Amino acid sequence: MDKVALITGITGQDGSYLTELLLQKGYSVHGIVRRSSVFTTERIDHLYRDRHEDDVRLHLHYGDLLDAISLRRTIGEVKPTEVYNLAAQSHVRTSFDQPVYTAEVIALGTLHLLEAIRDYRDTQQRDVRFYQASSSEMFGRVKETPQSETTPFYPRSPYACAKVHAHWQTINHREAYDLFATTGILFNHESPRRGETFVTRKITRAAARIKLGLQSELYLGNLDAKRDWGFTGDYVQAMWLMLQQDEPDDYVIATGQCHTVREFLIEAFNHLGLEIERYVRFDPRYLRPTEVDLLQGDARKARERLGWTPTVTMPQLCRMMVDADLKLAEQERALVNAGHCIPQPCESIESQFGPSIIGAPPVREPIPVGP
Ligand code: NAP
Ligand code: G4F
Repeated sequence: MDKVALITGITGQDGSYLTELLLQKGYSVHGIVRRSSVFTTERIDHLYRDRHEDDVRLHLHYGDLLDAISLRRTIGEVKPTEVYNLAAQSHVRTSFDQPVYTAEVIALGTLHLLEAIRDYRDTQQRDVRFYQASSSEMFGRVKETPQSETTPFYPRSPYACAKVHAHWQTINHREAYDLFATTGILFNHESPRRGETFVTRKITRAAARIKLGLQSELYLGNLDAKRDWGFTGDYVQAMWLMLQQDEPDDYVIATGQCHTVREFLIEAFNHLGLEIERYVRFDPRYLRPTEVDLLQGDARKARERLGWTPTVTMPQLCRMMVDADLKLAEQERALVNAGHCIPQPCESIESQFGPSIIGAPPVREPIPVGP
């Protein structure tokens, strides 16, 4: 049978890497895209071909996780053999500003999709495999370290609460309706295509811009948080492998190594020979009302059952991202030198949003960088 994948969140970081992988494997790939006043397809533009050409295997459809009818219609038209649910309001800090919207998209949106797939399977008698993008944020205030598939959840943000709902709803559909519904509990994964307001990309983008004189300061929040950072290219392989198994299940995907935000910052700035004390400042607006202090995954089950292993360490990942952002900054520098205006980086624009959850104005204290 032809392999046909439907991806929600195709315009996001993970969606773009997964689309590349599935096209390489010969799939037809369909993606659901939200209508916006500007096009949001930048991360997949290099994969898109005009529909009038031969052998076009990437197709986009307008839709939204909040629009159950559009999901049902698209599934009926596309007839997917695999559905990857990657769409989400995925920013933890933003989920404190928009808790209801975050819950609607992640929790109810996933339920809309599961119900649409169940009805499609039952009425059309076609098998569909479903992947849910669960998150290590669900472990929150961790009960044990490292965290595995059996570690209890203690979510610490509206985002994580919504992800717990979607996670258990997926398992319930598996058990109640015998749906092939699998969850991947993925720890933080990054790449040069990471959204610019997540801490790794914020750091690498700023380091490159500072190096080329396009920016003079970087404001950050809690540098002591520890994360288990891997490379997105490795993690989408795991998603695909999960849907190729005989039975649906739940898998933790992680490197097993954890580092502080401070260590990532030092790695990035050292790579470009920049002094942290000179450029980096603390701003309490980036603190969260409840923080996740430590995430470190135990991916033994994925290694043993899927044969999956990560290939990129945190220092390698950090340097890959800095190098990519340096190329981007060089293009920006050339435009500035030629007298053009360039857009502000997303992070700078976002810092204007308010009111802050803490209510404190930005401060300009030098950041303590000692280990
Ligand atoms: P991302 O870059 O923020 O991408 C999110 C995607 O969801 C974008 O394509 C976005 O579309 C789409 N989306 C948002 N709201 C939607 C809605 N209402 N209807 C349809 N599409 C919507 O996130 P990511 O890093 O690729 O992560 C992919 C998934 O994995 C997310 O569910 C995230 O929560 C989860 N996850 C990520 C990590 C990680 O470290 N990256 C770890 C664990 C779990 P626009 O382009 O229009 O915004
Ligand atoms: O990069 P972050 O925003 O990622 P976070 O909150 O860990 O969430 C990401 O990973 C989850 C998997 O565990 C995904 F489910 C989720 O969708 C997302 O992809 O923040 C990482 C750490 C936090 O402890 C934060 O407090 O960095 C700290 N941090 C310090 N200064 C900052 C900043 N985070 C951001 N975004 N911006 C800062 O200025």
